[in-house]
Order: sequence, then structure tokens, then C-alpha cells
Amino acid sequence: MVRKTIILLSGFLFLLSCVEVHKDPVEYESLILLQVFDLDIEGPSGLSKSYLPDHFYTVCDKTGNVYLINNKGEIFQTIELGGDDLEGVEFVEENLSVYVVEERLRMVIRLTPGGSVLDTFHLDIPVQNLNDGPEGIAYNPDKKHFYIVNEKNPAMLFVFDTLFQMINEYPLNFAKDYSSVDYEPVNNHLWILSEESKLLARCNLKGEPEKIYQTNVPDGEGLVVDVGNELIYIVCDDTSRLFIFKLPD
Ligand SMILES: [Ca+2]
Ligand SMILES: [Ca+2]
Repeated sequence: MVRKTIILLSGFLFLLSCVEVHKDPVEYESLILLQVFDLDIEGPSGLSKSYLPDHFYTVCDKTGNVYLINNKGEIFQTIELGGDDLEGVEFVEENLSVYVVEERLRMVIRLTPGGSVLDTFHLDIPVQNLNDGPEGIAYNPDKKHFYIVNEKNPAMLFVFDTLFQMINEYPLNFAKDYSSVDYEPVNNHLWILSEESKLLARCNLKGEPEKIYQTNVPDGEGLVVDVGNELIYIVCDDTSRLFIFKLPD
């Protein structure tokens, strides 16, 4: 009798643990594509808002340069940085600086909008493979935190202060890799892009997804979420294109 009770009880506990795992499922939806533009940049690998409305910074992993483009993909300014392997970019309004991420060097470079180097910061993050490094950067002006996503091995969201001292780290586990991140201040969300899984996730500030959207964009490597205009911008490294989607409700 006692043994039977124990078996029944352990079976009940097992069922309970299964219920726990499957609670609160993440929803999947498709994004509505509005427009696509060709870019005269081979391998755009990051995207950020800029000091001009409807203009964006992007970086090129082939030339190592930084570009200011408009919302039709036309180049407005070229900063000839000649970087090693630029994979992420973020414009910070409060100090009018452009921060770019060097993936293979595990480094962040701070530039003026004119292209002068102001600072360099080493990122103290784990290295397994040189090409599986930091791919995206975003800034939260309320907390004064930078967010950096590491592509894979390990797939992580790192939180840094403004001198790139690490504050927190969170594992990412909803996609095959992670290629870009944007902070959206109105609703206090992080949006994280995956190039291999071709998806975009709306996350909390720990990188936990609340909603996942299929982009069907191969090699999406740069992301801007524009709440004011209800748009999402994604650049594709492989085909050198700018995709504009409707921001879902
Ligand atoms: Ca790239
Ligand atoms: Ca990479």
C-alpha cells in the first residue's frame, strides 16, 4: 500500500513538473513586409537610429566602414573607419556618439558623428570561436546600460555600464543564433534578431522572449524598432537589402 502510494505520488509529481515546463507558451506570428530597398553596401551588419529622423547608421563587415543611410537605403555619409569586422552599431543621443562593435577583436569603438575615434573598450566576454562573438549592441538611456548579444558559443545577452564593465549576463535560448538587438524605450522592451532562425523576438530586459515573429529574412544582421512610426527595419548581410516591416500591435 505504502509503495503504491509512493508510486502514485511520484507519478503525480512528474505530471506536475511537465505542466510547469509547458506553462506560458510564447506566441509565434508572421511580420507584414511593407517595402524592400537595395543598399549600395556589401554586407550591412548592424543598424541603429541616428541624429536625423528616418536616417540610420549601418556598418559593413567587408569594408569596415560606417554609413549613414536614409529610409530608402541611400547613403548619406560614409565614415571610413577601416575596421576589422564591424558587426554592430548604436547611436547614443545623450553624448552624440556612435558606438560600433568589432566582433573578432571583442571591442567597442566610440566615434563622433564626424568619424573621430573617442574611445575604445575591450569586452571581457568568453571566447570559443573568433567568429561566434558580439554581433549587436543597444543602449538604454534610462538605466544607462548597453546590451550586447553574443552570436553563439555561448549565446548570451550581456549588460554593460557606459565604460563597458559587465553588470549582468543572461543565456539566450530561443533561436539558433543572435545577430542584433534594439532597445525600445516606450514599452521597455528588448528586441532580438536571429539570422539563422529568421526570427525576431520581443523580449524583456533579461532576453526572455514574450513574443516571437517570423521575418523570413535570411542573414538579417541589423535591427531598428521604430514605435513612433510603427515600423521595424532590418538589414540583410547576404543580399545587401533594407527590409521595412509593420510593427505588430
Ligand atoms: Ca556580418
Ligand atoms: Ca559572427
